[in-house]
Amino acid sequence: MDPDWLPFHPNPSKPAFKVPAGAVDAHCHVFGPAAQFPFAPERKYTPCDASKGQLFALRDFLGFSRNVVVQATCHGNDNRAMVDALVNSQGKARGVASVGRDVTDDVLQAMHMAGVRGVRFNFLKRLVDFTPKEVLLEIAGRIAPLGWHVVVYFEAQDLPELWDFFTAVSDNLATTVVVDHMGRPDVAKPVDGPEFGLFLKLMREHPNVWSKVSCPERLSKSGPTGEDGGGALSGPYSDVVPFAKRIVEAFPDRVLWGTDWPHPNLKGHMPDDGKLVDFLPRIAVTPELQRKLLVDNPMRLYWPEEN
Ligand code: 0GY
Repeated sequence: MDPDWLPFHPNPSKPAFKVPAGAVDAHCHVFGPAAQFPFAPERKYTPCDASKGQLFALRDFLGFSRNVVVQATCHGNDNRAMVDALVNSQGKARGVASVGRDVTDDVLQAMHMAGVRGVRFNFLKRLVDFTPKEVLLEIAGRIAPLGWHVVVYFEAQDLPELWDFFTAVSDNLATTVVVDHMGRPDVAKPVDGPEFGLFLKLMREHPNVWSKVSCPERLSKSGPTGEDGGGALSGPYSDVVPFAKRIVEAFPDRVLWGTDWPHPNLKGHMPDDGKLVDFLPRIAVTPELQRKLLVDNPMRLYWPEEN
């Protein structure tokens, strides 16, 4: 398969927004290099190589201190590229893995030693084949004693069907459930409408549920130029602002943010990572909210021993 997505931005701009000291990019990926870490045969897209060295250079350029490297579906359950990034990060990266029910306790333990702190369950039909919920619950039960959490990726229209599963993990197993990209709301719908309301209810009623307020470039319909009529709501990805800001302000201690570099499987436009950082003060409008989002929360979840 040829690469079927855009290459990442070759020379992102220097952000005008200075992230607080110790900031964590809590959602990013490494891919390949394919010659060393081949992509999964069952993948639904083929990314470009995006190495740990390039990721760490971007981290430094944008002013971040640490990364959380999240396993993406194009590497399937083969976590070697992600683990290789962690063990070569001088302790500045932790990870989220994908595993099957056949994973052994020894492998889980080895990944823990490397810095893995969570597993990811992906529910997007365009990205993965179906896995029964019993299997996912079994995996969640096995990682809970390690103190790991579960990262979930789904689209807003699928939340009703997934609700019982998420609450079983967050309430019965008492495991933190981190939702990628706000559960992918349809930002053309009202922020006060029933669809996003259900996601807010999930967070309100289940204190173990967290949200990444990342990926405006995936969710936005108004796009990176912000040509939406000007005024207070103009600017890049302005239609995503009310959604992310609402979550940050309602649940300031349970939000995370990441660049999503190198933006796999993104069609249309490739974001300038510096501009994504400049989006941050629009959704976290005070220094206190910014510190919680970028430092306190990710440190509590991924480096709890330093708290
Ligand atoms: C993301 C988003 C996407 C891809 C994956 O695991 C993946 O392949 O998460 C997507 O296509 O929306 O967060 O990287």
